[in-house]
Amino acid sequence: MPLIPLEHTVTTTSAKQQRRLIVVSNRLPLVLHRNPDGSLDSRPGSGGLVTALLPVLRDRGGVWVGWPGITDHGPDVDAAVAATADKAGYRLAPVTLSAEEQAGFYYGFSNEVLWPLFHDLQSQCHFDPAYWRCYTAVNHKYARAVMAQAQPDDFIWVHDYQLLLLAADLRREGCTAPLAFFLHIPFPPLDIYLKLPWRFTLLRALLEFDLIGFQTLRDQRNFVQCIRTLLPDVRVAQRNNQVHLPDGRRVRLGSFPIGIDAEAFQRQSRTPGVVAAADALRAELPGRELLLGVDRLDYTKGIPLRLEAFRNALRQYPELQEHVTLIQVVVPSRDDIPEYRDLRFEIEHLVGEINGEFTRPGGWVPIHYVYRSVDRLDLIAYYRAARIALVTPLKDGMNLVAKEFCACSVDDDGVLILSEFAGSAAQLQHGALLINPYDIEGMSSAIYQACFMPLEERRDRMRRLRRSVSRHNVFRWVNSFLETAIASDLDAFPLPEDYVPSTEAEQAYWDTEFAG
Ligand code: GDG
Repeated sequence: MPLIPLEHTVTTTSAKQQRRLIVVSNRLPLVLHRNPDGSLDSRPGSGGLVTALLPVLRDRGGVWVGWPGITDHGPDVDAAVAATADKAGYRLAPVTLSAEEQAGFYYGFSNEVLWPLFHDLQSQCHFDPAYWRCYTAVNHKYARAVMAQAQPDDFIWVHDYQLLLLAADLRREGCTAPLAFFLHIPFPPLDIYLKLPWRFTLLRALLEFDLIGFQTLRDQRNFVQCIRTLLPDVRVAQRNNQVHLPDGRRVRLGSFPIGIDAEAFQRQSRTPGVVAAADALRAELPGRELLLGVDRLDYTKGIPLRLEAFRNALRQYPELQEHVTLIQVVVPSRDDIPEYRDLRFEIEHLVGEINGEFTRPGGWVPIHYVYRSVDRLDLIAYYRAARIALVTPLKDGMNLVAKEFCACSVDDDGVLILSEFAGSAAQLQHGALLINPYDIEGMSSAIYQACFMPLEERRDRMRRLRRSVSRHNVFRWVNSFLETAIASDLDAFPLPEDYVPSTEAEQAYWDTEFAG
């Protein structure tokens, strides 16, 4: 899909103005690796977000600001980043963080306060004031790094929960450029958000952005409810799409469900290498229905309850024994945080128990457990080989694994079992089997239903899912976000008479989608 020519949105009748895009995220989109001899390897990142932003950044001569992923930041890091940027075709501006800053800002406040709280798991939060101080200091550091790059005409797009204070810092530093923010994780309901000791500062800081984007209407509504309750001097108008501040400023809100590069996944799942790897996987497990779980190690992903449900299914429906195999890929993550280490032990204990209870002498092992990152083509081979995907987070901003599985299910015969608390459930509810991840028996019966679902029903459901995933891909997501963001400058730029701000159109669509 071609990118929206942003020029038209900032075009006066006489002259075109090219606005540079500055993307800011916790991490730069590159992978740095220090070799045992001390030298550095570096290559550009490759996720869907990077792929979608790449053409915009190249076209506009944009800059990406973020931490390069290494705390011993010497001149060799700058050189490696610069060399990677040359290859990638856009500029990368590294933010230097010490190990101590990384501990308080990333592991501390971001991942021991905001991450659990925003996923409704307040009992996992450590509201340590030292974390908050570090978070504010590091946000300020990012702001200075952005200011070193920014020009008044730039458009600045900030990503995710690590940088919630950035707009306030940038404004204090004198930044006048338009500022937009996208939250990749959920925004919690009021009674959960209220627990945050720094709840007022954080909301006020967010309202320094000109546009705040959420994954779903659920998150947008939660945010609106928080502002209405905690900030009585602000007014929310226009079907929850605009916030009016006492100083006359307007902040726009919108929901923009992130997508994937569906076409790339589809294409790659048809390559001979992937087909051969998927065939080999199936041949190793002949006659078995393959169930697949792929998750970062995270307590929000609901892995232990999923394993309990699988065990319960094997007990309750003995005909599933020797008929199904669960491949569970767990990608190591945040292993400096004790809860994550405990979770790994819990998962491995459960896998051991289940395999111990059910493994049969004929060679059937119910769970194949993979604890490592797999490379992209192997991941796609897993998607392609699996008949059923189990995506059962307790809460998730979107969940891209659900969408990637559908894109790779090119024979249209896969079944997606999806948590109703994943952001993607809003889009995928009509094709997926929706489950409550806390309901072990409900999940077991969905596994049973998926295993014995007639081919015609599987095809019908998977076609719907694939249509939705292809249509709402990551390019459309970038386009609709940027289009909305730039349209927030409506007063400054004349627009065609038939112009419909995309939030209205998108909003109407999502209202219907939710109502359905
Ligand atoms: C946050 C929000 C939101 C996983 N294992 C491997 C691997 N992956 C890739 C998947 C997928 C990505 O990682 C995981 O994305 P998710 O969306 O599932 O989850 P988070 O990492 O928690 O992401 C989430 C997302 O931001 C985007 O806005 O959807 O809700 O929490 O792309 O393919 N990739 C490779 N090897 C692996 O072993 N190569």
